[in-house]
Amino acid sequence: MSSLKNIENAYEAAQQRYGELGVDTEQAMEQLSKIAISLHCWQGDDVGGFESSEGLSGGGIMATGAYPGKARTAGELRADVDKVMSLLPGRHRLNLHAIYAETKGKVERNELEPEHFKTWIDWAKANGIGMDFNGTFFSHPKADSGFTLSSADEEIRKFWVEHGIVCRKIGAAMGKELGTPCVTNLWIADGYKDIPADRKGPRERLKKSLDEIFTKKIDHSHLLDAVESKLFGIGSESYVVGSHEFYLGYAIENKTLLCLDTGHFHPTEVVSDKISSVMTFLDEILLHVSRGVRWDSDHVVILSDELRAIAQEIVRGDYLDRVHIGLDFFDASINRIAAWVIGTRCMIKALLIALLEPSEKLRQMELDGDYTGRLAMLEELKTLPFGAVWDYYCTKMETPAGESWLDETRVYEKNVLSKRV
Ligand code: RNT
Ligand code: ZN
Repeated sequence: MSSLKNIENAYEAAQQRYGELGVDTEQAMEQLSKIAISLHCWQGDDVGGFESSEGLSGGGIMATGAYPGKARTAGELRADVDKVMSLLPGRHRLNLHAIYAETKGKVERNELEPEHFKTWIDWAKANGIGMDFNGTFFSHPKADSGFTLSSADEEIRKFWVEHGIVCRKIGAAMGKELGTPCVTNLWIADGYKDIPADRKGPRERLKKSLDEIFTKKIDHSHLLDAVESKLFGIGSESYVVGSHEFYLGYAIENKTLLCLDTGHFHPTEVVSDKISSVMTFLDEILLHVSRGVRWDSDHVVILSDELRAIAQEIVRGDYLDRVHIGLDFFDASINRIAAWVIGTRCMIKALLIALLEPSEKLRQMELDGDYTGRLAMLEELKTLPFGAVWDYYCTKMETPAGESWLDETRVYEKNVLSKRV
């Protein structure tokens, strides 16, 4: 690991270099420290939850791999999240799914209450972090038909509407208790493997169900509703009820947030280009930052061009207060704590790089028609010493700089994860 002195020296040189371009590194770090990333709890146990020992089933999402040490209880998961958070600079949030409820005995999904999340809320409060929430409309016998909120079976549809309603109540309780609005997201897997005869019916029923779920107006300082679209899934290759167009329309008409998952579009389509489009018509959005490899595979997020482009769009558009950044990946083939840390640190790094951009200069070149200068500058920026600023930022925030977080993760693996058999 680099010594503190080395980190400081490198930072000073970087500060000067950025200064030459009119970029204030101190201000960038200050802004960065205010951004909370919403960490998805489901990286810790392969989207299993604690309802039963069976784990993920249905819904067409899949965690692959059998790396040892996944969290088996809510207590273990909280300990893992604590570890992850200690390796991330800044203060972040936790994003929980309904299947992570802590109930004494079986409680049906349509009967969940805020009290079933009391330990989570108390934990978040003690750590001074906010929480976000999700209904779980999969991994359940009543979702086995492949249809939930858009089901033609009224009893099934009603059950899931009730689940949606209780989830909003839970989200609102979280937001109220923690003093920061809880973004409560809704994603359903409803769709057909093969060519449907009726694309319209399920969408009409989904709209009706959403209207029923969102009937009650809830204070936005406690709860922000979000709806998440998808293009296709395993078992819903030909038709997904909740498509992008469907939810974009719904979100605009009903003033909910739209959730854009980076794995939920055609592989050549990018979310970075969608942000400024949808933000023209919506107050706020939620991102599910993920990495699809050939399909919506939810690989660990890396510092890819697209991740950088997403961060640039958020910063350039001055959207930091209106874009909620959530993560959505799950990898069971490597150390799960490391997976979480790698993905989240990459997201934070991408934001730092974006904050270190001389955006005004670039914009001016563009307005002046100097596209040569724009391209030249964008390429030069790629090799500026943001790594030195990152290391310094981590040190300043009292978290490991460089790869030393991995050593800590290995110690945790040896002392904690490896004992979970
Ligand atoms: C699935 C969606 C959804 C889930 C989580 C667990 O394709 O992306 O957001 O990954 O709710
Ligand atoms: Zn998602």
